[in-house]
Amino acid sequence: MSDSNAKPRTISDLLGPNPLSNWGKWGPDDEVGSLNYLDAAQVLRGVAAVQTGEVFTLQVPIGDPATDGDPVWPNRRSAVRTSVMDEGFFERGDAPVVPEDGHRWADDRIDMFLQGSTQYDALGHLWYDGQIWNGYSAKTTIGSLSRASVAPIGERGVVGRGVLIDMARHRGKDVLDRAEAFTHLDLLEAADAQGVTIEPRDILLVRTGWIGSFYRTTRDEFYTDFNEPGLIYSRELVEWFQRMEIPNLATDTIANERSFDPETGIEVALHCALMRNLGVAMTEICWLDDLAAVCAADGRWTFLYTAAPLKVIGASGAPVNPVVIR
Ligand code: UVW
Repeated sequence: MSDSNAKPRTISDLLGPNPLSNWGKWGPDDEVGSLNYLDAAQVLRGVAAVQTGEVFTLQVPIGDPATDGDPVWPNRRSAVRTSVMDEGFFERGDAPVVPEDGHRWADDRIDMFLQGSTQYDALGHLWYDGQIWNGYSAKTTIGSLSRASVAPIGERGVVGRGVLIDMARHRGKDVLDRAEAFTHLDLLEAADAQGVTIEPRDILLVRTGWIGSFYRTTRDEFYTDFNEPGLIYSRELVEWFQRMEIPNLATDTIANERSFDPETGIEVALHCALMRNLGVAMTEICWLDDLAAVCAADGRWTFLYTAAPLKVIGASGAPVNPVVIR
C-alpha cells in the first residue's frame, strides 16, 4: 500500500510487511504451534483449578432433528446422519446377513463438513501469501494437508487451565449483536469485572451468546446479514496474544472472530494473524451457555480444559467434544 491513509484491501496490507510471528519458534517441522506452550506445568495448573468436580461438555449436537440444521459457516451444509443398519433392515429382510445367534445391530454413516460442528481448525486451515503456519508452502494443502493438518493436534491433545470471559454477560446482553466488536482490552475489562485474571498460557474461552441464539431463532434470521460478533484485528491485540502465550482460543461463534470488517470487507483477519502467524489453535462453535451460567453463579471462571479433535489424516479440521472440569 503506497498511501498510508488508504484502507487496507488485503490481509497483507492489513498485517503489514513485518507481521508478528512465531514461525520457527518450535523448529522447522512444527505442526501444533502455540499448543507447545501447554507443557506438564500447564496441565498441573489446569488440574489445580478443579474445585468441585463438575463436568461440562462443550460440543453442540450434530444432526439433531429437533433443530433446523446445525450452525455452520454460510457456505457449508449441516451434517446428514444416515442409518445404514437397524431393526427395520432385519424386519424388511434387507439385512445382508442374519446371524443365527439372534444378535442384531444398528450402523450409521455421516456426511459432514469437518468444520461443521464444534471443531478444531488445523493450523494449515487458512493462509495468505502462499504460505501456511510455520512458512510451509500453501501447495502442501493440495488434495490433503501434508503439513499442519488437524491430526497432529489430535495426536497431542489439549490440556491446560481454561478461563472463560463472558462478553455477552459483561455487556448485559443475552447475545452480542451482529458484527459487534471487542478487543483484548475489552476482554481484560470483562475479566476484571468477573474478578478473574487471564494468566499467561491460559486457554482462552470467550462467550458471545451467538451459538445459543442459533437455537432460539430461525435459520433465515440467523444467516441474514451474516457477520458474527467477535474479536477484531489490531497489532496490539496480536502482541497481547503473543506476549501472553495464549495457546488456544475457543468461542461460541462459528469462526472465533468478527467475520469481516464492514469498512474494508477483509474477512477472518485473526485466523491469519493468530492462527497462521502465531500458531494459536482455534476451537469453534463451542457450547458455553451452561458453563457460563454456573461460573457466573459462583464467580469461579477457571477450570481444567481438555480436548482432542479426531485424528483425521490430512484434514483441515475435525470435530471435538471438549470436556471442562471445574
Ligand atoms: C472459516 O473458515 C471462515 O471458518 P472456520 O475457521 O470456522 O472454518
